[in-house]
Amino acid sequence: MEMDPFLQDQPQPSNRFRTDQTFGYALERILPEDVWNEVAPALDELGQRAITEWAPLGDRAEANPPRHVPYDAWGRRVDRIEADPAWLELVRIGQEIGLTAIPYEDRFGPHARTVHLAVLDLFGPVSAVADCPLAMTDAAARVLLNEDAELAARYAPLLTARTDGWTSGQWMTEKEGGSDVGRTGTVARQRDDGTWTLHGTKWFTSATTANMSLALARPEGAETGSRGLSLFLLELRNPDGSWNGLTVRRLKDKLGTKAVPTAELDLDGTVATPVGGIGRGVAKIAAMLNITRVHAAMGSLGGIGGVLDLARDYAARREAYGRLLRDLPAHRAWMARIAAEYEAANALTFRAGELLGAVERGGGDPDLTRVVVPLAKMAVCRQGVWVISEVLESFGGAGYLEDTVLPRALRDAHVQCIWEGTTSVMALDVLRALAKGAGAEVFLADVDARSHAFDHPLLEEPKLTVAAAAERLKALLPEASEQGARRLAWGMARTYQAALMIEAAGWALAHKDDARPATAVTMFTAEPLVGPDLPPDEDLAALAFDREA
Ligand code: MFK
Repeated sequence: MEMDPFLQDQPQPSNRFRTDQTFGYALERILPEDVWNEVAPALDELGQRAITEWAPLGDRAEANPPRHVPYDAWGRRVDRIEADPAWLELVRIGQEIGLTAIPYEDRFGPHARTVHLAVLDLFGPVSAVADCPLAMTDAAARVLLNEDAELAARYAPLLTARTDGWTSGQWMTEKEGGSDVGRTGTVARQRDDGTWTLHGTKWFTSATTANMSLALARPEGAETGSRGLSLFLLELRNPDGSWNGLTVRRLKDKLGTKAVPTAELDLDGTVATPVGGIGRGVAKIAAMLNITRVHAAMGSLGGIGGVLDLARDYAARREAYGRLLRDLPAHRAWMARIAAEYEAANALTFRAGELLGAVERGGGDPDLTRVVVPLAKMAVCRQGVWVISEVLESFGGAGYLEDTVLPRALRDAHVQCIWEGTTSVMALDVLRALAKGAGAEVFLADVDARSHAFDHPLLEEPKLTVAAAAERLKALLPEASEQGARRLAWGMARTYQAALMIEAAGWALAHKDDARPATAVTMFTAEPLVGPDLPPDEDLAALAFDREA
């Protein structure tokens, strides 16, 4: 048989802790020296495990999606969820390496979230989205610690354990109310003995393999809308292993997150305990959302990091027009633009984590954190889809092939824009955050502080651009409206990203004599940071929705 004269080398993943300068610089810049020195060797080891141990497990889990077995062979209703053992093993590994523990351990103080996000950055992209149950578990622990000392004493040690830990779900979404949680139809009934049961349908319940869940429900007789909702904790199974008043309707057939069992569940007599008593359900679960939203941003950032790693290797192997891809000027310019967007996503995600970590330890700036978390979720998750889509294209047809794992990255990036609040929900949440406390002032002050953290001639032009964008935002903020929410939030996100990139670039110039991050911010700020004024609302409606010519 004649040998194929041309066989293309497969791009190889690397230990991103060693090769991804954007990732390493962010950590070295944010973490105090002693923490950095302590975690760097451990992250190096995890970076290696990611490509040698976890990625093959993720591939196996992805190839064998979970199954719902409604009945056993003898006709008994069992509602078994059969997830691939490799996926369950990834959840266990995630617990073992601290993805539900680090934020609650004292070792790194206010920097625990940053260390946690670094581990997540390495784990997420290869984990077949096993980070989903870990995100909810992490966040459930925080809600219990905030709201209910008794439940926290019982469950938080299980949720934050590194071995034999529990996982938690987060059940909000219903048919009647997706984003509009106030339309929740699930009812909570108090029994004669004072205990509660839940009755209704939860329409998207991620990771139905969880041990427990936090769920919103409306106590009978409570007012309509979101104000009438309470938060409940339930265990999915009774002590004898049977379901706690739950029936699995079916598993969802999704675009991505193929290894994650996402179910429609009927609740009928599900025994549950109010978290922190009855009332303020949405306000209580908000702490959960703020944590899972940072997880979502990191899921997107890790996704970009993973495919960019492959694209960089591919560009050094693949020849076209007599040169390696990396030596083709058009390809270089395009990949540099993509890398600049990755720098922006990295800066905002790690800033959100840094702020959240300080607030979780009782310090920091809660008003700034309240604004930055939805900005990070909104912007980085969307950037994830754009950037991963662009990176796929850089492989040509190979990027469209399932067995390169690249399409999976794009599919899994898409969900990040949807779950934990869509792009529009985040933009509206930014308006809500600005209306409370000193959100607007502290945000603009931080844009100013970050963009003036370092002086260097390469940063002068970007600084002027950021200052001009901040002036425009200042004018827009007082008249912030629902119609302009997305534009305002995007303007804020990109201006803040540019300010954070200036700081990161100044640090790299000062500490590493490296101008690459300065090139990134120069490219990023060459495009408008704040969008143009919008036409009147009726013109927008006509353009968006009128179907007749
Ligand atoms: C890798 C990542 C993995 C992630 C795993 C995900 C798997 C799970 C999948 C899901 O469960 S997806 C479900 C996600 N659903 C959402 O994200 C809901 C989206 N909708 C919203 O976020 C709405 O903004 C919201 C439901 C919160 C609006 O509700 P309301 O009741 O109309 O809002 P309102 O009245 O402004 O706020 C009620 C209270 O909550 C207020 O507190 P007070 O009563 O004390 O004044 C608000 O201040 C507070 N609040 C709302 N959002 C907050 C918040 N507090 C802090 N942070 C927030 N983000």
